[in-house]
Amino acid sequence: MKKSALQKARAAYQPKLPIVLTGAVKAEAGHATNSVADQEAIKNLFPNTYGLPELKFEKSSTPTPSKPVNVGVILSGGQAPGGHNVICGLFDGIKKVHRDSKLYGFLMGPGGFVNHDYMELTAEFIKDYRNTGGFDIIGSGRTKLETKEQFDKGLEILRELNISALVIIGGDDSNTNAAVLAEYYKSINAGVQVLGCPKTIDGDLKNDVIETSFGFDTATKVYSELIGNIQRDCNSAKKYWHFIKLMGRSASHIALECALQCQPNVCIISEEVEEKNMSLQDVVNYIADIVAARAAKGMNFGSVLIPEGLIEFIPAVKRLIAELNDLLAEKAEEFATVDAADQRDWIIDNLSEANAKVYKSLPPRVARQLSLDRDPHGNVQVSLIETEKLLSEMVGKRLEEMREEGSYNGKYASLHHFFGYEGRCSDPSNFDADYCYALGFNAACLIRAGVTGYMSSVRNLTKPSVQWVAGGIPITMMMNMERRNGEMKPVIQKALVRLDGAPFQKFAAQRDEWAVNTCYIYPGPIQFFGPAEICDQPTLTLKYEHQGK
Ligand code: FBP
Repeated sequence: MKKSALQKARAAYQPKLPIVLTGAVKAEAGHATNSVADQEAIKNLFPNTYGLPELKFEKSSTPTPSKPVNVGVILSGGQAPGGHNVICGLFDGIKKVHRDSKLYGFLMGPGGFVNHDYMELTAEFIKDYRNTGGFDIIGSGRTKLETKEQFDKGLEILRELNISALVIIGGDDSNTNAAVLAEYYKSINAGVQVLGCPKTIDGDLKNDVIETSFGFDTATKVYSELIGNIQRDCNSAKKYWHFIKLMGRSASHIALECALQCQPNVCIISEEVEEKNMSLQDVVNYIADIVAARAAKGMNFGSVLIPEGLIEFIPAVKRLIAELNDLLAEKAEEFATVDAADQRDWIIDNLSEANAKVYKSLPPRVARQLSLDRDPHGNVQVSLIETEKLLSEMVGKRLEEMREEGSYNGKYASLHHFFGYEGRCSDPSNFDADYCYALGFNAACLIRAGVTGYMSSVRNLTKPSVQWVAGGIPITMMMNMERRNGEMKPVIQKALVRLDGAPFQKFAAQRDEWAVNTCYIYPGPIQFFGPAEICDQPTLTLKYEHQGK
């Protein structure tokens, strides 16, 4: 593989492990756990893996004898910087257990597991992937693991390769699948451990025990660099309003983190829109008022950050999506026979009156997107909805009305951007390089500890990486019951932005100032080499969350 000079230098970087993982470890078990909600239902669905204790690794003075272990690994869902280092950490961890241990990668996500597409990952092969971005080492995919047939098919290849542990690196949905698979294999005494690793740039797989998902740090730093560059351009030419949509699916963590890093004129937080019961027009009016206030001071330029899931959080649209999800699940066969040209009318005829009215009121391209195929986990594909264009057009219309009313007398020209794919495969920041390597290495320790149904957990993340705390969290502990594709399902509870949380509070305290004055920060590119205060800092979200504790 050809490498740039930076990549060559970066390949030599040795991720820093938590000190506790550098020698022999023993697992200390805490109290039995409960799921975050719906305890009875989750307990019934996971009779073999419910209630397990949290585990914390401590140094051990007596190394236990070890034998080789064969492990399978799957990358699942959207790419996130650092995935390669999870695999490298896992590889080094199982080799430390025994040099004859083997690691097999299933290709292109969970589909490779079911279809028996795999490769052995050797030291020679993985060396080119250390500290690099992307998931191209084995590829990723969004096949949902949910049926007994898939689990049994997967078990065939595990048996063939003598694999006794499977590590699924994924987001909330993929880790939910890991828990279901762990439970199934335990129930049939398959002798296979299943473990998860918290991945997603969206930052929505976190809770009291998982401090952050990997990839969020790097992705938000990449987007913040780009937003900073745009703001500097904008402050130089002083002639455009930039509408910037940011990935993050439902949650607004990415938009909020980028706002804290860059101090834009506007940042919409979907969770607040829902809390305040705002309509789309309310959001438009809020932005238009800021555009007008800046115009009154002679500043016909600015930056607006928009989380990609915004549309789902407008309460009226949320109710519409919930009914659409059930309708399209219940009448899937009938809907499949409807001509594309007639689908809009079919949907309107089949919705309740209130939701049909909302559906009709949406611009046709947005309404259409809400009725298109969900991803395999039942999510609306929000990354395909052009909210940034929709909002800038609506703001333009509102400003014309305001001009007629005499409350606006500026110039309005808008440009649009969508940052998502630009950051998902970037080389991991030092934080993500260390965190991911530790998550993978720690997963090897969990394998050694013989547990199943656990997520690899590395905590104390605002401290230098050597002081991080390592262990395992039972996945069932993070679960609740939610309605998916028309049915109640056990799923890991998604972490949305908390309006009473320190990151949002910091933002809310400053945004009015950022709106009318120009307070931009230009964070610049990720730095890999140099002083720790420049290269090793975690996100502001993580820092503020920890300060608030
Ligand atoms: P994961 O939840 O699988 O980590 O994916 C995150 C994400 O990047 C979202 O931010 C985005 O909405 C989605 O993936 C895009 O999906 P795709 O990669 O299939 O286009």
